Amino acid sequence: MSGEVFWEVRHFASLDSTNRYLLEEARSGAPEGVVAVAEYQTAGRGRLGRSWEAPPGSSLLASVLLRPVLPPVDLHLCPVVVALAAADACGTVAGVVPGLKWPNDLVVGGRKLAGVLAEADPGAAGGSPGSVAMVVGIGLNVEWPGPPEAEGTSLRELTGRSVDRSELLGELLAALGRRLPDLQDEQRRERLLAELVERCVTLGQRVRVQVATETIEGTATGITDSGHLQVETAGGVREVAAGDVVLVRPPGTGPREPLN
Ligand code: BT5
Repeated sequence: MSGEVFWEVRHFASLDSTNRYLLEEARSGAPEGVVAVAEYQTAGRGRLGRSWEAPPGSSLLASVLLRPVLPPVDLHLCPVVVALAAADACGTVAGVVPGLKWPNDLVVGGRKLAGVLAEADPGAAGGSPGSVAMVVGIGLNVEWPGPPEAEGTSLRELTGRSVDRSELLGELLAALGRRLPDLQDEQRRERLLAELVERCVTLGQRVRVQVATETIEGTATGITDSGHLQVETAGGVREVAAGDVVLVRPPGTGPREPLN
């Protein structure tokens, strides 16, 4: 990642997954800045083996290939810059400013507007020495709020109008181009982390986190330098690297927030 990124946008009517496609391209030496956009995905991927659903033409489904040279501890900031750029684009194009839900969702009023999935291949060919091929994909609900059980939302639902997906993509890439230099030096990365903390709606909330062997319950209090969520529990502060965070509300204060 050096200087200005040149975006090369490849459009597809249908793909299994824009992330899967771009990871394969990365392995064949595709340069940083290649973007895959699909009208429809037959096997859209979520995190932890889950799936991402969207009827044809209803969403912005896009992946970008980055080749950052970063200390491993900072790699988690790649999906963060994409999430922030997507939030910028929603503000510019639709007048909607989503919050970030740890680790990388865009949410409005507790409902999921978009999900981000980062997949890295440290062994992929190409890129400068020490770089990692990092594919960051985003599914952003434009016309359709997601499957009913997910209790998501869409830009149409939030604005009452249809939002132009190519304009949204253009603004997202422009914002990402402006934000990518933030990954390049330590001070800017610190500021980026501070922005994440400031905009993260999970912090200050009671949460329940399902990790591999146990359930952790407490108050989300911070995000560490390596992107882990800090949860203050009765037994002390715990750090969570991956897992499913559910917002817990005191009894009688309404439905559980949909956080996935
Ligand atoms: C994510 O996973 O939120 C990451 C989603 C990334 C999707 C993009 S689309 C372009 C690129 N190519 C891919 O193949 N993937 C990326 P996760 O946090 O695991 O959330 C998945 C869960 O969200 C599912 O289990 C459903 O409950 C829910 N879900 C599925 N589709 C949804 C939608 N359209 N809107 C809201 N929630 C949805």
